[in-house]
Amino acid sequence: MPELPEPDVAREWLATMTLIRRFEERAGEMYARAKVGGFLHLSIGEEATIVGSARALRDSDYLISTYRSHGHALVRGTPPENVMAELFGRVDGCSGGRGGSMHMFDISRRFMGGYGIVGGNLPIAAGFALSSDLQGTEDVTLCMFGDGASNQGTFGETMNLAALWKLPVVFMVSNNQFGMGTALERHSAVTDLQRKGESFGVPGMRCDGMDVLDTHRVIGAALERAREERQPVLVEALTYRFRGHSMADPEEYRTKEQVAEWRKRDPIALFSERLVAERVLDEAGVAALDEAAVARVDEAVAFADASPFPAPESLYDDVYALGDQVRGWYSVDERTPNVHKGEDERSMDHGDVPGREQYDRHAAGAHESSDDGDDVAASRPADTAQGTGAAG
Ligand SMILES: Cc1ncc(C[n+]2csc(CCOP(=O)(O)OP(=O)(O)O)c2C)c(N)n1
Ligand SMILES: [Mg+2]
Repeated sequence: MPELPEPDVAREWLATMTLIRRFEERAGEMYARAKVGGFLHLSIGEEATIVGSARALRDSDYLISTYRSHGHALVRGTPPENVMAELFGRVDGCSGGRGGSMHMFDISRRFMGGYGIVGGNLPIAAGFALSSDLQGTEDVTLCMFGDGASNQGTFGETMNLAALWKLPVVFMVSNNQFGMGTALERHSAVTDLQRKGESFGVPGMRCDGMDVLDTHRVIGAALERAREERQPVLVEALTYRFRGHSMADPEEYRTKEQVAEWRKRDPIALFSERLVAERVLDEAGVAALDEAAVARVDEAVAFADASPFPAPESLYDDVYALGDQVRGWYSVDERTPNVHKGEDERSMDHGDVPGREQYDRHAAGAHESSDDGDDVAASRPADTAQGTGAAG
């Protein structure tokens, strides 16, 4: 059995897991009351995978996760007020109210986001690690994804390059045993997920994802290997989600008995019991910690409710990338070279943007022959063609 950390540290881990649990329970209620739009995926049951792993990171390391990422923002220190405001779509949300549940983001704490595309975060994680490598820092990236994501093409592509380029990245597959309503053994030929990176040169490890101590121990070892030896590692954390895939899940693919069985291994209850048994806390201490979490979530809800929605006229803010990094201004918008409704007020000065004149010529020619976006793309100067807006 892994040893406990210092008492203060152990209490903080329990407090953070409890905060995540209480936060998500309330988020579910707020969703049912239509305070939250879009999708809502909860990590209830998976808190040890979040806290055990993130607490093995240095502050300067990067964390990237999926659409199930409220807890990942909280564990990195994003205030619950700003996470709840994001769920509510308000200006004080950590993504300005524009991302919602699936797109938490907090660059100041190196939480590089939630991503809605299954497997989409893997190559991005490798990119962060490549950047750390090129800059010669000691930073490591921890990339979390689900068992279902391990079937995506991005998984193999990313493992290959991460191993080939010796990138400082740890991949953590939170195996909650389902990809939506499909059980692991029905969606993956290899169910021993820690081995799935081996043929690409990424060794595997496994931890008990219901045990915050074991998760911390194994992820800590993997991070050290990535940092010191520049060896990417894949860690499988065996866990279980107590709730449905999202709020709209009738859960016809598993039995109530199976859920009840896993609930006996509730990571928060088990860790509380251990702390009480080893006299780090008494029962009253555990209850006080829980009350504090509930009170903090109350404050987060009040804060989110009082925060305004983004102003309609800000709709186009942060949509286009403008500036020195963008070589051709047409990478901004390919419909026509003119500004569009909503952008008219912007004092965009395109005069100095390289390639503008060339673009005007090509765009005019393309519009004479056809309105088809593909023709515009084909007529773009090859050396500067990098448009992103009109992919068919
Ligand atoms: C590329 C892509 N395909 C399909 C979906 C729909 N989808 C959303 S979540 C999900 C299941 C992913 O399961 P897993 O990776 O195990 O993560 P979990 O939801 O269990 O945390 C699917 C198929 C998607 N978002 N993106
Ligand atoms: Mg899963």
